Amino acid sequence: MKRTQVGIIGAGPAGLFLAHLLHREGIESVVLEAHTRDYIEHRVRAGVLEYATSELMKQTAIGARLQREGLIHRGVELRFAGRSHRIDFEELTGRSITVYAQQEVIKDLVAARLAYGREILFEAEALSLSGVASTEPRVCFRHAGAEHELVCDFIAGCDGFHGVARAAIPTGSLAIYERVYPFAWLGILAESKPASEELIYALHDRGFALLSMRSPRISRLYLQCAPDEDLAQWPDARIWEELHTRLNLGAELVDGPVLQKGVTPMRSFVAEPLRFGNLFLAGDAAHIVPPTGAKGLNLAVADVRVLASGLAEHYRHGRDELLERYSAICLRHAWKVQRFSWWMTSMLHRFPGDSGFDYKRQLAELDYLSTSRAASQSLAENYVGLDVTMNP
Ligand code: RFL
Ligand code: PHB
Repeated sequence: MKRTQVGIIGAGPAGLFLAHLLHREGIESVVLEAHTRDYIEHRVRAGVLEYATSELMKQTAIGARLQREGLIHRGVELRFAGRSHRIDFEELTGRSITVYAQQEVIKDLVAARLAYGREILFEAEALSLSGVASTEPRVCFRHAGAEHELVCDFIAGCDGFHGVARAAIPTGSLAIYERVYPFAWLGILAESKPASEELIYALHDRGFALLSMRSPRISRLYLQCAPDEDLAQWPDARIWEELHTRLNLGAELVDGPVLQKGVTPMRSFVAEPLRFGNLFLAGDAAHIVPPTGAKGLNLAVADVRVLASGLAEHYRHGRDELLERYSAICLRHAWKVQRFSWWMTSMLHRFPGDSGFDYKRQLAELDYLSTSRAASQSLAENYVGLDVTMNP
C-alpha cells in the first residue's frame, strides 16, 4: 500500500502537467502510467501549443528546449476553391502559437519530474477506483506482476478517453454528450521540408487536407479519409498524390520517406460533471475534441491549471471554493473549445451524402472569412486560445 496527497492516473499531458504544477505548490503526488517511458515519449500526436500553454511551460521552468526548438507561428493559411487566405494571428490578436510536438512536451515534463526526484510509476495500470466519495479514495493498480493500492486525499483521472477513472462515476451521476463524425484523418510524419512556413488547412472537393510540421526537415500531413479506412490501401505514393491534389502546392510539396502513418477517428465528447466526490476528471478522460482546431492538449492543460490552483488553495489555506467550482469553470471553457473545434471541422470536411448544399455553404463560409476582419479575428482568437473565465 502506498499513500499520497494526489493520486494521478495517466502520464499524458494532463497528468504530467498536473504533477508538475502540484510539485511547484509543494503538494505530493504519485503518477501511475500503464505504458513504458519509451512508449509515452514517442507517441506521435498533437503539435500545436496555444499561446497560454507555451507561456505556462516557460513560466514554470520547463520551457528551455521549447524556446530553442519550438517554431513560432504568427498565422495560418486557409485554401479552398483555388484561393488562399492567411489569418494573421499577430495582427488580429497580438498573440502567436508554437509548433512543438506533444511527445517533446512529455519528454520535458518527465525529465523535470525525475530531476526533482519524484517518481512516475511506469507500467503501472490502474485497475479500479474505490471510495471516491470518501476522504480516502483508493486506486487499485497492477505493477511488476502484483496488485497494489494507492490511498489518496484526491484522485485525478488523467487517463485519457479509454481510461478507468470516468467509469468510477455512477452512470446516474454522469451526463454524456457526444458526436461521432462520418470521417477520420489519415496522418503521416514524413522526412520532407515543410512546403510552407505556416500550417495550411485546405478544403478540396475530394476532402480536407492539412499541412503541418515538426521541424525544418519534418512535415506532418493529414488527409480526410473514411473512419474505417484500411491503411493497406494507402501506399506512400497514393498518399503523396492525394496530398498534391488537395493541397495544390505544386513543386513546393516534395515527397519524402514516410516515417509513421495512422488513422485518427474524430469525435466530440463531454462528460459532466468533472468531479464526483474526491475524484476529478481532466483532459481527454473528460472531453474529446476533433483535431481540426488543434485543441486537445491545450484543453487538458487548461483543466489541470484550474485543478492545481484549487488543490493549492485547499492545502495552503483550507479553502475549497475553487475545487467546488472546478467542474463548472472547466466545462464552461471546454464547451467554447468544443464549439470552435466542431465549427472548424464542419467548415473544412466533405460530408458523405452531401447533396452539394453543404459544400457551397462551406465555400461561402471560407469566402466570408477571407473578406471579413471580424470573422478572421474570431477564428484567430479561438485558435491562439481563449482565456479560461474564472469568475462565475
Ligand atoms: P492522453 O494523452 O491520452 O494520456 C492519458 C494517459 O493515461 C494512460 N492510461 C492509464 N494509465 C494507468 N492506468 C490506466 N488504466 C490507464 N489508462 C490510460 C495512457 O497510457 C496515457 O499515457 O490524455 P491527456 O493527458 O488528457 O491529453 C490529451 C491529449 O493527448 C490529446 O487531447 C491530444 O493529443 C489531441 N490532439 C491535439 N491536441 C492539441 O492540443 N493540438 C493538436 O495539434 C492536436 N493534434 C491530437 C492531434 C490528437 C491526435 N490523435 C492521435 C488522437 C492530432 C492527433 C492525430
Ligand atoms: C499537428 O501538427 O499534428 C496538427 C496541427 C494542427 C491540427 C491538428 C494537428 O489542427
